[in-house]
Amino acid sequence: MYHLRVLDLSDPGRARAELERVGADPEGVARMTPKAGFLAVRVSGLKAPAANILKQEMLSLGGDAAVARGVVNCAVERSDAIILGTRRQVRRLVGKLRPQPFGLGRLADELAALLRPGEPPVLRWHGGEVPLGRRPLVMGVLNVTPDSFSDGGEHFDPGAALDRALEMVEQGADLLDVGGESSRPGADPVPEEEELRRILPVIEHLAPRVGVPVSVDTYKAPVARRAVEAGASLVNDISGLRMDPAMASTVAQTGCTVVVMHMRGTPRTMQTDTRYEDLMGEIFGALEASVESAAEAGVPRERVWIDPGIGFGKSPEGNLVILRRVGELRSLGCPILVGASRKSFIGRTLGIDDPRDRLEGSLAAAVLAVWNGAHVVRVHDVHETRRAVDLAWAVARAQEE
Ligand code: HH2
Repeated sequence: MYHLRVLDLSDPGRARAELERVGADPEGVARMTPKAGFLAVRVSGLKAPAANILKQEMLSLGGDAAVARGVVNCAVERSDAIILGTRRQVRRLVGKLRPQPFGLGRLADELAALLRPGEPPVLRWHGGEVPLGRRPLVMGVLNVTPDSFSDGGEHFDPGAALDRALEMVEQGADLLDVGGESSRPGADPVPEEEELRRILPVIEHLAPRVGVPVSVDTYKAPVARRAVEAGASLVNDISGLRMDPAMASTVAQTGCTVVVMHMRGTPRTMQTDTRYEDLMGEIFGALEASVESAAEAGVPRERVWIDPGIGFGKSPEGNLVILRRVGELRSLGCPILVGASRKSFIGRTLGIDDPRDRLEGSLAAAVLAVWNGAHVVRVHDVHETRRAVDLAWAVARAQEE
């Protein structure tokens, strides 16, 4: 018996440890570690000759690249591709592509950037710095609305809102998200004046007292500006800077951090069509466009967080797929926020109508989001989520003694 066992060495640290365990030469460990991690990198819109060269180069390196069938005889003008190879092969591909024509030099630069580990992200706010990636961050939801789907009407009064905010901080919330307009499917928009009337007294009251950054959940630029003036440190825009053309420049001017979320259409229309040709591809493309419009307005990438928008124009099955594949969004290089708490896909999957009865499903979703790469989870049940995601994090980072 040779006791065959398939190892999971996708993490370079774990690969190194296992190679050392077989007693490999230290030189060999360094050489083999990048061979242990397999990558599948999707590339969009290559010119046909470029796709041809890419495939040939990957084959010569011992890997491969999937391209459209018409590429070989240039029957198509452009093709997407999936590069298939070890981390080491893809790294060597970069050198091979750099001097080539047809836009491959630029592809080499983008691949090199993808392979380079980025700086660990940090949230800077007037109270200091909050590092992301050292442990999962928990964002507590504070809805100052009469009609939110799971906690509407509970925190309308600034005093009650402060009590709940302090309770969530006590329970381990790293951030608080204050919203004055429900975005549940079919919800009607709230006029700007009414939204301000709901949230401003609460933010003014909370921000100096809670000791954690406060975010404002709004897609309206004037509301965002007033909220930041009142003490908010983040703007959480469910429309990904799409619904108010002034939002990107407002964020740039205020110097705050922005969460750009993916949503199809508006809360009124988003559930009318939840079919996608390529769900993760569409979310990735839309978030990339949001990050670019932030950059064009002068918001640096380290101040942009991305969010796939669970429940916003997605089918119940689609939301499950997002939870499993959320790590693909890491290629955008921004912190990832996921908000699955108490949402209807949990009710549909588990057969539970009352949103307040969806705790276990919400915890499972938060754990999966963190396990698959989310930096921040937006939740109603802070106490329970803090414990659940901290355990998931401990498992993800556990090392043998
Ligand atoms: N979900 C809701 C609201 N805002 N923001 C981000 N970034 N991500 C989310 O998933 C998200 C969000 C909906 O949840 P909730 O605030 O509890 O309900 P309502 O919109 O009915 O107030």
